[in-house]
Amino acid sequence: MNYKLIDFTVHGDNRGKLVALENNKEIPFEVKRVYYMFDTLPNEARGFHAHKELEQIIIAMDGACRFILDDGEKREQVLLNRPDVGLYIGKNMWREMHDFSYGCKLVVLASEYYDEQEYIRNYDDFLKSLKDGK
Ligand code: T46
Repeated sequence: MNYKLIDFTVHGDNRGKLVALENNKEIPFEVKRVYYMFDTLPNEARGFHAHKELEQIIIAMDGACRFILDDGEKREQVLLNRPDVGLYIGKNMWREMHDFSYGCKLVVLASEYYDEQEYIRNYDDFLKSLKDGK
């Protein structure tokens, strides 16, 4: 499975906490794009796609959501609910996001600029792309 959870170093003192993320250090690629999600709803799922090349780190800055990750053979679930943990998702991974808590805020660091052509939004096409090796 081409994903992992990364524990970030927390710099904490009696003023609060701080996490620093740098390209090719805590983030295992060069960040080209940042986007975020807010005003999500518990009964509205998101995702349902894979990426051919994109790598991403997803951080729940506030609240929680449940990810389903699928490499075409296995399907696993990850609860993302800490601002000091990043979910790395590599290429060719189907992802779904479910059970957003009210007020959940996700920030995403991405290795590529936005390109809709790079999405695989149909699960059968995803399985076929894995089989065809593209
Ligand atoms: C992913 C998961 C975790 C843009 O115009 N630019 C962007 O950079 C992005 C990410 C989206 N959009 C537009 C495309 C759609 O019209 O924003 C709209 C919502 O995007 P989407 O339906 O793809 O959102 P999610 O939450 O299903 O998926 C997103 C990312 O697209 C995707 O790469 O891995 O979050």
